Amino acid sequence: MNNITAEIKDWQKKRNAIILAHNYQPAEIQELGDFRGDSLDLSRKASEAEAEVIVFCGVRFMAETAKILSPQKTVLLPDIEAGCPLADMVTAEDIRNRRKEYPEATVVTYINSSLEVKAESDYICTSSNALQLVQKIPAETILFFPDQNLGDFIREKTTKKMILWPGYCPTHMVFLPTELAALKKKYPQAILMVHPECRREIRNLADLVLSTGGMVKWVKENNPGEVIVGTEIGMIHRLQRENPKITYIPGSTRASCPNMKKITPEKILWSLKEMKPAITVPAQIAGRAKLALERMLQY
Ligand code: CIZ
Repeated sequence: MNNITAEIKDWQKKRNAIILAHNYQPAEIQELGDFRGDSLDLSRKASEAEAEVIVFCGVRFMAETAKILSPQKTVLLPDIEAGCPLADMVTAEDIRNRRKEYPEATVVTYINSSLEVKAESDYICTSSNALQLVQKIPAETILFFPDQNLGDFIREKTTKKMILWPGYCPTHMVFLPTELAALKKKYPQAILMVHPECRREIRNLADLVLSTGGMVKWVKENNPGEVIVGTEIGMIHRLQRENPKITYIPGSTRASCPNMKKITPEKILWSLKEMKPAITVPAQIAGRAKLALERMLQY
């Protein structure tokens, strides 16, 4: 154990803290984590844990989700500047305006969104449950925010009317059909799995379109020889850690989220020592956002 890891462990004990690392975190941060997972998995872990302090290694909307589900705990985000450009592409006012245009519609919002946006929504979804949720809820017209690619992925599979917001994840936009076709040629036996935040032309090339949790599960159950991974590059460490015998090929080495990479061991240590930056959520907005999350959990 190197010095900084030992110091972090010491402070973790002093603070009665757990460290949660998102699947897109760099390898060294995933290794410091007590748990790894997607944003909802981690928020659930946070609320089940007995720890008083949660160090969330991810981006702001994820730490906010953990705080809404665990209001009595201190949730630290080691770099408060770790945001999400996709989440920033829609505001609460945008949702209110869209509702006026489509008063009959139900608002379904991807978990990659701000607290204010969640509070304006009827349901929250994740990439792993978005399709099932849209199919099950009693609504024929859906206003879907903010990711147009995840929305389009659902639209391809449902008869419901999907009205999409033009948001996107810049990291998932870097995949190119030519590069993926070349990789498929080079590794003809490999399974190409991509995230639903990828564009339709990328999804059309894929063998499987899966959330990060779905990728971990599929690889574990199917044990393929080689996998081309079409999502954020940190995911390869998560997959390797769970199933080291498989060969993982990045769909693009450029698919690196600069916000996820803002978290460093030094910042985690500082955060634990100083007990900041702590996430705070205004009670009224948090209550409404929690309702939208709970409606999802019911399904
Ligand atoms: O929900 C998450 O953590 C994200 C951003 C994607 C996924 O598929 O897990």
